[in-house]
Amino acid sequence: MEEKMAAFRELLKKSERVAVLTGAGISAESGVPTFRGDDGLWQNYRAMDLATPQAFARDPELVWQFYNWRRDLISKVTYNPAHKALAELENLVPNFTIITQNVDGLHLLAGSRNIIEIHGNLWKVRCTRCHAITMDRSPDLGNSPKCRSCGGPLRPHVVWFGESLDLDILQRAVDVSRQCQVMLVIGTSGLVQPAASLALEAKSAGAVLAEIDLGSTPHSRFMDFGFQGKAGDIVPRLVEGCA
Ligand code: BV8
Ligand code: ZN
Repeated sequence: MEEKMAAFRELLKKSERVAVLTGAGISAESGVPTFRGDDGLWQNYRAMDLATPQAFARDPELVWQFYNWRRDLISKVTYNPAHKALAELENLVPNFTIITQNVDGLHLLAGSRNIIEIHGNLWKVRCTRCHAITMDRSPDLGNSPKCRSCGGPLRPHVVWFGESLDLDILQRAVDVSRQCQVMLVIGTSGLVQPAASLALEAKSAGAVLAEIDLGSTPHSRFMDFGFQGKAGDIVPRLVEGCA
């Protein structure tokens, strides 16, 4: 692994444009449950059933219970060495962008600046009537929070399954993926679309891809570099040699 790491570091050092695609796996060591792991949100909390517009229309209070539970959990955790290393790498690379599927806000907390949150942010709420978007870091918003300006029902400002992503945000992520020379793909099972296709966009545009994951994923066969292990261990080792 060390030889591969040294080769990848040399490539990173020479690169002007680097993109990173992150998924739940980068926050796992912070204590945030992933979606498909043993403690996964999909297995144990039916996230697939709750994170949908239909569920919210049917039972908004239940959906808010799910999101308040996640807000409370994430309000008690912080970024880990993998998030921190990416914030450091951003200072070493002229053109650096993180495209994250995560809604936990931990990249921002770790000091990263150029972040595209393609699935939204758990700390933002959106009014379903006047569409105002506000940041609110209180862990528990109650089961039917209302908009301060128009009294309309609030929803989490995240992209649910079956909902289209914000097309401007998605276009930015596609452009970054097509223009980067190197893409690190960290802690994502590569199952959710259209996020998963960003790695292939980068690959088809000629980028060198490196995957960091506990195991192999459906993306592994496209990767030029594969580093198996914990993100909190591998990412800092890749970055510290770049300074
Ligand atoms: C869309 C925000 C179309 C919400 C999320 C059938 C029915 C309905 C929809 C579909 C369907 N088939 C396909 C679809 C499309 C669907 C989709 O892709 N479904 C999948 C499940 C098949 N996609 C959508 O619905 C998207 N929208 O397609 O719209 C459209 C177009 C026009 C008009 C209308 C509609 C929207 C998808 C966004 C959903 N929102 N999040 C919330 O969080 O509450 S997705 C959510 O799940 C995450 O954001 C993330 O994207 C995804 C989970 O994936 P990962 O991040 O990869 O996490 P996972 O647990 O799977 O993997 C973790 C990885 O980390 C593993 O590989 C593991 O090994 C590794 N790991 C673990 N620990 C570590 C580690 N690695 C390193 N170190 C560690 N320590
Ligand atoms: Zn409103």
